[in-house]
Amino acid sequence: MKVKTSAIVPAHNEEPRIGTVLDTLVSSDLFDLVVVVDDGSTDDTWNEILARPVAGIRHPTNLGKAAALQSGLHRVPDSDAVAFIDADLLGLKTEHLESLLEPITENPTHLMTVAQFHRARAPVDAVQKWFSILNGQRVLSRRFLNLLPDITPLRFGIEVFMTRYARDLGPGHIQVPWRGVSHVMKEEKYGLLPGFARRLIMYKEVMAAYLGYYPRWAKRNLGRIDTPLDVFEPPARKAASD
Ligand SMILES: Nc1nc2c(ncn2[C@@H]2O[C@H](COP(=O)(O)OP(=O)(O)OP(=O)(O)O)[C@@H](O)[C@H]2O)c(=O)[nH]1
Ligand SMILES: [Mg+2]
Repeated sequence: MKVKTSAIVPAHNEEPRIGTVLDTLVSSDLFDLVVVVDDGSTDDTWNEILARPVAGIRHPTNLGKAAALQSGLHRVPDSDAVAFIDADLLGLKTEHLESLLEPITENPTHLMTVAQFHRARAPVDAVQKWFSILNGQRVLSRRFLNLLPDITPLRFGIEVFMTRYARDLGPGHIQVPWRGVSHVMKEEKYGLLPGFARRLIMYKEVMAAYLGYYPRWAKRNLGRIDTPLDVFEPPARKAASD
């Protein structure tokens, strides 16, 4: 049985960084489709996307990271495993992607894997040690995707939403260490003060999702989810020879 996999890359003004990430995703040969969502970039990100064998989606204006992931999800309704990969990663290799995908492709009853960066660059490692819940590199199983609501409004709160939800469903997520991978921090992309200002906005969105949006949503919806997680069967797929 062939497992169908895809990767979704949200990108906002990542022209100098996105090329190497996309090249790694494509050359890994691990994904049936790589979908890149340009979320209202004002630089040349879109041309970097067009230059590669990936599917591109372009938002005319900036709608936020979660809205971009949601647009990507609409493009891959029949994938069994979907990876979310940021466009600004440093040191990404095929083996990192393999290690994140494998627990889900081997056992589709798992909900999600989440990468944890370590041993790459000191400031990123330090943040990761305490806030690995924020890491955007994840693989979601179809089982989890089918239980996920529309994530559009969550902006940078999408990661804490998914992590808390997986935990409240019971199984939680599987943490996968990614040695040697880091990313370019906002202060490096935009300059110290503008970058820090963007960081504060991001943390505000994270806190809003963690303390406000998720608890409200969970109170209304968790009780209604009747999928018996312990007896879940992956959907039957046609054999390749059919
Ligand atoms: N679609 C979309 N993607 C965004 C937006 N802002 C950032 N991204 C993308 O989402 C990914 C993560 O965003 P970053 O700004 O790198 O955030 P981060 O890595 O969590 O945070 P830092 O530690 O501050 O760098 C990158 O691929 C960005 O291009 C946005 O407004 N819309
Ligand atoms: Mg980043």
